[in-house]
Amino acid sequence: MATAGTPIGRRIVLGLLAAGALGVVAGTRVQRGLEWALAPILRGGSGLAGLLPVGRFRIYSVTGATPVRDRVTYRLTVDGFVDTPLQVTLDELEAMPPTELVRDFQCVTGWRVPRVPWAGVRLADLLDRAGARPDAAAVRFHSFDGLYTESLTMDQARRDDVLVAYEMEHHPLPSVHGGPVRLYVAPMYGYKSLKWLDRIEVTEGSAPPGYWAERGYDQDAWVGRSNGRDDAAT
Ligand SMILES: Nc1nc2c(c(=O)[nH]1)N[C@H]1C(S)=C(S)[C@@H](COP(=O)(O)O)O[C@H]1N2
Ligand SMILES: [Mo]
Repeated sequence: MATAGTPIGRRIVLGLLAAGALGVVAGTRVQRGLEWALAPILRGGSGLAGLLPVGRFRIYSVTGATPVRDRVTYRLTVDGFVDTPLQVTLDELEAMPPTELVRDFQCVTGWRVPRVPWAGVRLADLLDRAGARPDAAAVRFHSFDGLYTESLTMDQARRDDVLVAYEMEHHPLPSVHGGPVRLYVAPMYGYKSLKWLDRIEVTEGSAPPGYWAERGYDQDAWVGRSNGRDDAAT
């Protein structure tokens, strides 16, 4: 029951500040949401390794940790709507025909790393090896960080420029970048390239939206023509 002259209580001030902050986030481009959510990580508040730019990249982890799995015990599962569920070791992945790509890596928040060399196997090859059913609609990706997920339609997943990557810049993929194995979706913003990949689940129907899609970003994250961007118009 505040009356004229009563000092505004701390709780109310904090409430106003919180409302202001929400207004800022809701009122600006959706990308602010991601920067805002990641800010504690980028500032190093959580004390994890890789808060700062590492090499040419920034390191993102929504769990505030760098999950580590060593190359010997690592297994990648491919299951779901397939004829032959698989569990492959890193050696087995590396024995498959490799694909190399050199592409810019672009985060939806605006930073871009030009000409990054990647190596890995085509996701399509793994899907074939597991006998993904021809009528499967989508592919869902799981991370051993226990939280982050992503998904692609089957048409997207079968593109030549979508890799299950184990090398970056000619080195084994380091843990901070999602090693030993991450997804690399070259034509889309960085958030589609799920780090610490340990399970590829083929789904009969459409897959649930990924981590950032659930938080307002586009599920189809084409660089230059998603998330309110239209490079052709600029
Ligand atoms: N598991 C997991 N994968 C993730 C993320 C994450 O937080 N957790 N961040 C995504 C985002 S928004 C970007 S831009 C890239 C960043 O890759 P980097 O950390 O190797 O630079 O990873 C993507 N994959
Ligand atoms: Mo990102």
